[in-house]
Amino acid sequence: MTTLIILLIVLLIGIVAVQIGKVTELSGKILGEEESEKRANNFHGLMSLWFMIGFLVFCVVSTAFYKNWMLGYGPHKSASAHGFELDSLFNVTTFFTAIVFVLTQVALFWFAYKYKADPNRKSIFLAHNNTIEVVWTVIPAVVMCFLVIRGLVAWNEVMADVPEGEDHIEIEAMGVQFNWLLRYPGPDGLLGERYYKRITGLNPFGQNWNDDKNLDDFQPSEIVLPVNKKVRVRITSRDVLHNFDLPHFRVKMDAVPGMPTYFVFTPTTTTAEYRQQLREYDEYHALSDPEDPESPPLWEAFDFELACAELCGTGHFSMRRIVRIVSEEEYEKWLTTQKSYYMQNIRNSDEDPNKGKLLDLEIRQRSQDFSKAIEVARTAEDEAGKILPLQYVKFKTGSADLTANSSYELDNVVTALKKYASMQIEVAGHTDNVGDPVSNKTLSDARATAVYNYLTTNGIVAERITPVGYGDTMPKGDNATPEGRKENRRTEIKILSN
Ligand SMILES: [Cu+2]
Repeated sequence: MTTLIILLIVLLIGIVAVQIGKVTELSGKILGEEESEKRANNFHGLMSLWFMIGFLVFCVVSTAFYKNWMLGYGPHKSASAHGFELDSLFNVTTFFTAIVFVLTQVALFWFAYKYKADPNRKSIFLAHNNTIEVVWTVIPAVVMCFLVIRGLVAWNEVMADVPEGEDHIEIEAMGVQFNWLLRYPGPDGLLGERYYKRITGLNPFGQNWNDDKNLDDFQPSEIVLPVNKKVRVRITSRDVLHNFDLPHFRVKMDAVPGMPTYFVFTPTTTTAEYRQQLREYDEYHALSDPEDPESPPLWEAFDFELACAELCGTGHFSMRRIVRIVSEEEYEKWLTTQKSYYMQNIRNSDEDPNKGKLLDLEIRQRSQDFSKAIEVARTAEDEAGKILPLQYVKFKTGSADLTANSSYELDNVVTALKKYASMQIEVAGHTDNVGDPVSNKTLSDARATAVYNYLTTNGIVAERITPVGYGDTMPKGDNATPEGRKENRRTEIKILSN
């Protein structure tokens, strides 16, 4: 349908053009060749002048009309520290180019009008004029020098790397057709080593899991940053050219495969503050979704965004991530909700070089968790509260042989018993109900004794520990299900006295 209409319009325009041509030819015959040409020239000259006026007015009016939607004007002041300098550079350049623009447009159309064909006028022959040449060489050269020098000074300031030892946050963004992958350093504040040859479906950045710095790195779905803190973004690409663009922060840098780039900036406005800025302008009170009368106004729906500013393929438009700038406290809170990518996705998978081994950080974490749990159990009022499951103490199937990793948890028990020198405990062994009750009882006895032996050989006085095997008599879970049976095969300690 649309194509048909367009075709009809083109056809109509063609017919009109032919008709106008015919009319002109006809009037030429009536008026005589010369007079008709003079009239036509006059008409076209005047029309050019009107076109010029209309065009310049259109430029000024549209600029004024859309001012509050443009970066650098109205509510869109820079949200980063260096952005003001770039905006000012932009304005100065616009000032000079606007002058040149208006002068050349006026000259173009005015000359076309003034020097329209006139049989009585003879052109002058001007081969050379030093004054004119000097003027139009020197003026642009001086203006260009001024712009370039200011630009260079700004470039050096904006592109400066973080000075050694200065406090900052470093994150990484990797462009991929068609997505931005994001990486944060985790609690250690350091991004781990990576190499493109390590990239797999499970390891999008190609991180080296033997590098401890990688183990706490996390990969969030949005960029969250605290206000007024310097950020350094490592920018890379995995396939084609992309461009890391944070328009509201005047941050823009190519992401080039095989060539790491970076950008350093300091956000100075939080998302909430920016929304309030927008709220002051009527334009931003319109519905964010014109189709949905329930949708929030534009100012409220606003979010900073990361875009790709390089046309990188068919899905280019979808390379968008939300950027949230928050207070320092909110940022810290958000950090605590982010989980290590390694722990969530790699740990104990086939790609994990530490599969089956305990990591130092896990040992530390378990030890902290245990000492907290024992504190709680010691102050518990009820019997159940005094029981502490030793969830990492494991035995080989059907035997009382402790697995190698069990010693870490048992060492935590030893530490606790040494810390609370008069504390007495019961070590309880439990099984599921598979097999006959008598042998289950024997097995649970043997397992409790194995723990007892470990503790006593590690310097705990035997009288403080009572090993008991309960067999399958005290199930915690449902023995009818595999999960329930797993829950029932367990070792616990119970605090008998503090
Ligand atoms: Cu892209």
